[in-house]
Amino acid sequence: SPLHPFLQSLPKCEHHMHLEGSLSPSLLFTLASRNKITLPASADSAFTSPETLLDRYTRFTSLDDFLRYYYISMGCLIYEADFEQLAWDYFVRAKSDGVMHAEVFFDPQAHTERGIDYETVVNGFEKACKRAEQELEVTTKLIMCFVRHLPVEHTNETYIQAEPHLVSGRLAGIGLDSSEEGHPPRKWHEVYGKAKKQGIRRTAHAGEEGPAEYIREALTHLDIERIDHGIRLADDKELMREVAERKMLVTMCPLSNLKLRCVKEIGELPIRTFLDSGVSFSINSDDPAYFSGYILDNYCAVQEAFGLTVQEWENIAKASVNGSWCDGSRKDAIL
Ligand code: ES4
Ligand code: ZN
Repeated sequence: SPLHPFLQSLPKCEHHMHLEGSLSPSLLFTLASRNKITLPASADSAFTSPETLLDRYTRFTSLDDFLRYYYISMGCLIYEADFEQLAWDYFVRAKSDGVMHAEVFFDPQAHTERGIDYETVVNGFEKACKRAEQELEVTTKLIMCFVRHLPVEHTNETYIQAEPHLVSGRLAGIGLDSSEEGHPPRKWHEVYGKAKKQGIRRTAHAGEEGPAEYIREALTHLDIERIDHGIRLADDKELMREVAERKMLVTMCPLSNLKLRCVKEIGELPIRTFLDSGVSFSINSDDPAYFSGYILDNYCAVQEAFGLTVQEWENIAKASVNGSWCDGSRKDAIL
């Protein structure tokens, strides 16, 4: 697009990317060999080489199909240095895409469940965050997500483990991700209620594969402050008006939605509807190593499908800054 240099230089924030989702096939094979982990190539030939794996990533059939690769692959992350490298590589790339501030997700349960210490994960990610702030001048926040496919009791244990970090602000907030269908948000009511009482920021994936009703539930039962994906919001006009009125941010991930077949083409996403209805949204990469696109690729894909004006793009980037969980002085410095 002729707007590419403009879109790149726009000061922007990213709010919806999973650090584990930036694990590329090439880093995966490097870590597997360094950590002496055997990938399940005999059960699934996609794990034969980085090339065969990348090729498989062009044919995801659903969120769950993708999640299978996502959880197997993160099994190669063992040491603090592995987590640090993963996050650092992402921050370098984000910087070159014009990201000034990144709020990134991670899934502690996916690591503790396989015997990795919670502290190993957080310490590694935190080191990369500190380095990003010092060497790249990219500010960062870590958001811990609960995975919906594990029992709620597992979430409660994880919350207790993370509680001191959440209260001290070392972690910026909580989110909810993984398999959506059959896992209604209300199941996490208790832990979200506790977080709210403690003044902890809350977001959740809702309306990605699941219905608009799950967005409504996440608002009423979890009292979330942000909506991740939220593409089904356009199916419920009353709810959409409420979200617009409350100036809540919807964190959209266009290439993810396309690759996981939530939509047949980017043009199906409710971007125009959101712009016309005053719904604030940001554009994000979700799992850049799996959906062949970092944040700028997502901006460009939206531009190709919708042909937005320079003014509209400036407004979208501004909304991404204002919807961030950083303090006002940082927002002013970015804008
Ligand atoms: C995810 Cl695309 C997506 N949806 C839900 N949960 C996730 N975790 C990582 N990527
Ligand atoms: Zn996501």
